[in-house]
Amino acid sequence: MGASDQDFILHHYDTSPYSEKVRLAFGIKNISWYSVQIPNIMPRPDLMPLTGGYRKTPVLQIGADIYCDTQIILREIERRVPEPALLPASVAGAAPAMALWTDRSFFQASVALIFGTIGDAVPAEFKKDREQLSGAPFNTDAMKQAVPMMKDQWRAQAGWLDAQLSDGKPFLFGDAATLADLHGYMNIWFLRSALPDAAEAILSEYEYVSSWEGRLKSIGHGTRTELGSAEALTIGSNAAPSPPEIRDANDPNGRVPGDKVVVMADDYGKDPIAGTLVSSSDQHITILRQDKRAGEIAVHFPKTGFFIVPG
Ligand SMILES: N[C@@H](CCC(=O)N[C@@H](CS)C(=O)NCC(=O)O)C(=O)O
Repeated sequence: MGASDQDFILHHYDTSPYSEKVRLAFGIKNISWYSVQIPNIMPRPDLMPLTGGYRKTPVLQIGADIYCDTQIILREIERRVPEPALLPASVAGAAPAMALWTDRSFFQASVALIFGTIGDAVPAEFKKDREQLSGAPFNTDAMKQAVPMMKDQWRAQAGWLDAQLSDGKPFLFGDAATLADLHGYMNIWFLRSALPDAAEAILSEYEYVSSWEGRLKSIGHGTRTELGSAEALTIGSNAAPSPPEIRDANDPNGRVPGDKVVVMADDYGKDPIAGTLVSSSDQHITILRQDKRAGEIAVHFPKTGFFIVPG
């Protein structure tokens, strides 16, 4: 049986640390999902019709609903498969907020440490792609010089995870893994995969992190089946999105369903995605857009990390 418009389809690549959060969420919830492997650089011609131009990785597709950014991807997985809960009430605010630490300062320390170390071996096309992504030069020399500083920054942040685990509980907030563990794990997984020796040199100090890492790794990724990008696009174009119209009565900007808007990331990969607002809340915005290949698509974004302007 092939993939249907009810299945989780993750567009990702294996070395992507943000994607690892989602793969691990599938593992925790023991979900069967479809994997579309995308290149780690642009172009991605079968994916852009679905996202409307959003180019970061990963992207979650369910039929003609497209979820951009791991914040909203993980929230949607939790909504559709509530058990075991990634967001129990005890972490309902703290765990999502943690992403703004792990995905920004901790992640930037990982990136600088990794590319400062292996920068000379990075292919020119990758550097060019990441220059387009960030709008700044991919300056290997500057990154190399920053490595000692980044080791300090990275170690201090790994040390917070160790401190949080130091009373011996198996996961960051108790006996079960939550969204907080996914966020915390991402950078440990990233450094461990990209620079095993450097990771070991820092992490050997942190026994709680090391055993917690082993527990998370052993959970696995659920059941993964590969799918082609063209097939995923066909599933999207044959499906109809059905986001309920939700008006955010407290929107401080007075937006209402039907407004034309443009959504873009506020940090890097700021490509604008234009559409018609159909649903929003304090935490999310969903826009509808038409694409000549994908048909009508609903694209969902979180509020934090994105700017919304009139279209
Ligand atoms: N805030 C985004 C960040 C995603 C992100 O930066 N992903 C990296 C790869 S792990 C990326 O998009 N790199 C450029 C690319 O893949 O085009 C999220 O939570 O999903």
